[in-house]
Amino acid sequence: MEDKIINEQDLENWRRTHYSHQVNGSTIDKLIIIMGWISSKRDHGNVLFIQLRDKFGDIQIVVKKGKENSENRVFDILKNLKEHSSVGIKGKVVEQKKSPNCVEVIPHEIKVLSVSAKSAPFLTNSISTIGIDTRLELRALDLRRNYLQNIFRIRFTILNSVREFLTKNHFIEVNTPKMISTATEGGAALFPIFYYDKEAFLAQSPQLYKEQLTMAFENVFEIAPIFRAEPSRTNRHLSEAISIDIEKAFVNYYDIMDLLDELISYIILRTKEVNSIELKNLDIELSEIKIPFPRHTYSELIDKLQKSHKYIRWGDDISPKILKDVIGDDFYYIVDWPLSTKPFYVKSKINSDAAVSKSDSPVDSSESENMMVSESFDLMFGPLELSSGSTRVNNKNVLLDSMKKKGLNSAAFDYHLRVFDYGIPPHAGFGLGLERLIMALLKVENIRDTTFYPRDIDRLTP
Ligand code: AMO
Repeated sequence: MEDKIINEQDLENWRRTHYSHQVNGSTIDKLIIIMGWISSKRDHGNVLFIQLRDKFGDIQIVVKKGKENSENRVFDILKNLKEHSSVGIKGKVVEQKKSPNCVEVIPHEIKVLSVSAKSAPFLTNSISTIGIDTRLELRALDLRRNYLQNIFRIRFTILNSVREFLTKNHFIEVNTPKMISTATEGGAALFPIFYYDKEAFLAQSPQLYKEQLTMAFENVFEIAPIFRAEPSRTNRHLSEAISIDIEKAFVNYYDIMDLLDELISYIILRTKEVNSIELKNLDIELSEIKIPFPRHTYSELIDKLQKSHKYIRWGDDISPKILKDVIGDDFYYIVDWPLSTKPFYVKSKINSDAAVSKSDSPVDSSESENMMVSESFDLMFGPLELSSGSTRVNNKNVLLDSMKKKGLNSAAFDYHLRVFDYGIPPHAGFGLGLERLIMALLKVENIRDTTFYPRDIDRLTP
């Protein structure tokens, strides 16, 4: 059957009088204007049942083929409009015990604001079996789906609760440059850009700037994109992710882990308070968490892992896959990582026992250096790394030495090093991946579904 051409109209003086959640028993018999998009449609021949969705939910519209011309105009239009089309409906509220809000709307007039020209590959209530790439190609439409609506409403609560918590704890929100001249996170690759006639990079993290800002503000945080040229295709890496970064003066990594424990606990508490409906829709029960989260040293874990994985050596990174063998699916820390695995700004742990306990024979100086431990932690959820943090080097000579050992050209960091001549306080902090946290809390399989427009090695649009 050929599609009937339906003309789109301007909004003109039509304005919504009620959102869906305001249409209830108290509006019975009132003439109202509602606006939204058609989320579903049931066609019973001479009767149509339409769900009109707005940002608060659905309202049922029932339209019968009538005797009057105006009624038939509304009927004909709604009969031919496809799901996802946007309309305004002027109509009367009537009681309907069987509908979810116990009312429905009988339309008198319709304004077609935007016609969905094609049948969409998914509807708002699709539990998608459609591949993620097809969905991402039409992301704005995909984001209308109930599943993602629930996730992104909770995401908003998480961000609000981070700001609430850190504000209460006397942090100030800062913004640092995203176009920068030097790398900070050794392992992660950079995106080069042209900056006028110079080479520059997209920031891998706000690391050096947030450290510097402890000089002026003591406690700072930033919620902003970080850019990582990740060559791999995994379900937990993005090329552009949102990092919740904090930095605090006059503390060390133990204090920062205490703070992170409390932050996670507050996020969970607020999400349960604000998003009980979304959590129910997602079938997620956020159970009570016990803080402090367990803290396992890197060396302890390596000892445990070596029992089943003989090839693992002290100093190796720990792959998420094998971690599953020794740890359950919950929050915990891995602390005191080998200094060699951490970036140059991470402080070494003085009086560390690790170098001694890991070697029976006397060690030469280069070997003992390789065995050095750092004041660092990763917060994990099962095999997923959520956050890294550490106490930072705050002595210029130590920092210079550390750069040298990592093969970095200290001259390129002059803009940073010169600050260390003026009494930068001892400080520590963490970076917490927002998307990873959402994955952990809401059991989302693919990190791409925790961000609006994911960027990865294969995707630069939409
Ligand atoms: P790190 O490099 O471990 O530490 O990053 C911190 C956290 O950011 C998240 N993350 C990512 N999420 C998605 N995709 C990625 N490609 C990606 N890369 C990182 C992770 C990770 O734990 N400057 C330090 C933090 C600090 O010490 O303050 C840093 O950037 O959840």
